[in-house]
Amino acid sequence: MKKVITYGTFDLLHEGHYRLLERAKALGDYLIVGVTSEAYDKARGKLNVIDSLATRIENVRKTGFADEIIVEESHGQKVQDVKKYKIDIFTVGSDWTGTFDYMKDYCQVVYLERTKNISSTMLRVQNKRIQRIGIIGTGRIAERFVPEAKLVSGITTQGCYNPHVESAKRFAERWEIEAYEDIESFYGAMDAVYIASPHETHYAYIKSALEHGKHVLCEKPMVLKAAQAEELFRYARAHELILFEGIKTAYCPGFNKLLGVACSGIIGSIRNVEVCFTKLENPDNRELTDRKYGGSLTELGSYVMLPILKLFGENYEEIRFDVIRGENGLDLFTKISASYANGIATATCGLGVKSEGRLLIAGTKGYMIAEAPWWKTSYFEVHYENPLEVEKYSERFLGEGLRYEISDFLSMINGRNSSEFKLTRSESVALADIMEKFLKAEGRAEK
Ligand code: C2G
Repeated sequence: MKKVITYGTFDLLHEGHYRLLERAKALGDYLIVGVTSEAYDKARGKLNVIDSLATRIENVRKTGFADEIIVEESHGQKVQDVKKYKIDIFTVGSDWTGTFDYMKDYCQVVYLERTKNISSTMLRVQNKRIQRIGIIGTGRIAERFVPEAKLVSGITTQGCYNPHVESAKRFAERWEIEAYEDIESFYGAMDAVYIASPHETHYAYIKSALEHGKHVLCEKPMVLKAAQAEELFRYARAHELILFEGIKTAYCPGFNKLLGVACSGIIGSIRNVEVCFTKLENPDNRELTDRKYGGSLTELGSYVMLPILKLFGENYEEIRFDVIRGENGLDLFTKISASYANGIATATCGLGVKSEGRLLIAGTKGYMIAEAPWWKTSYFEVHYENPLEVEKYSERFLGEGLRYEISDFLSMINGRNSSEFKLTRSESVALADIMEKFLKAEGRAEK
């Protein structure tokens, strides 16, 4: 008798899961399915699992393919199970290709092709919404999205679009999703879109996605003009759509903990915020060659201005930009100074000058410090007058951290607004306004 084993969360059981189980069963005579426990999903960083373990087991049972169902409780259990149940074949979807090659020492390993398109009919049968998301723009940023979205339950990356069809096809092949050549059929297959195209194309893509009734998660900087941000938010709200600016720091748990502590009064009244983020960029990349929209501020300004807007608000009295420019006129290093009625702030960003990336928040009773990479906050300290008195805080930050914003975006689509405060619409407008002021000061504003 040939024994097969497979594992999964099987949350909101859908067509992809069903087809996987069907083919897994066909590989042998007896199929064991390991369903992940809640604690294990938490440990491996899977977010937003909706169904309880009991429901997920019941849904797998109802498919009729499993001869036996077990619970997967920890990392490392797979090898033990293979030995314990005398398994011949371990199988899992091809989105995991390579990951489980280590199992080849114990049994045969088969990666079954992932189901690319989850049809809306199947979703209706389940009577639960799984959001189908499509990616616009298939460059470097988009590469990080697919593996992170896979760790958010209730959302499936369905396809991608890029006017450069070859780039879209390469991307789609790599991630086993569908490449769409025509934007209308792309929109037709999606509930939501993730925009990861060059900055200056965001506005037009957001507008057309909203006009097609799609929710939008857009990479920072969402747009480069305050009026455009206002117009798009107004349209989204009027049509009950979510428009969400993807600044990953705003949604990561550590950064939110840091803001909470900063505002708790333990460092007194906050008077100064100094923040820096530099990333030496390849001089041939778009960031340092696009003379109109490139440079350090459009690239990194959203990150460095975020803690300042969160802690001091949007009503600065004055804002100033000091810039070191490269030969082509683009800002290699930019310092933004903002003054407020009760505080001062400096935000530094750079693509061609390296500095120490840190976030420092100074108050009347003490200060807080988060070292690089503070924009993926996992650790920070609180200091006081007595240098020996230091409080240390840490928080988990998993992978690239995009899963947190994806999970919050999904919650908002599903009608839960409890994450809205993490980056408000008016903060997004204020960020667009800063980009606009800067481009104007640099003589790069659009006519
Ligand atoms: N799957 C698929 N097509 C999809 C979605 C999922 O073939 N469109 C497959 C996955 O590759 C996996 C199974 O369905 O083999 C279950 O998927 P999930 O519930 O998302 O579980 P996963 O996180 O992939 O867990 O220890 C757990 C395992 O590592 C897999």
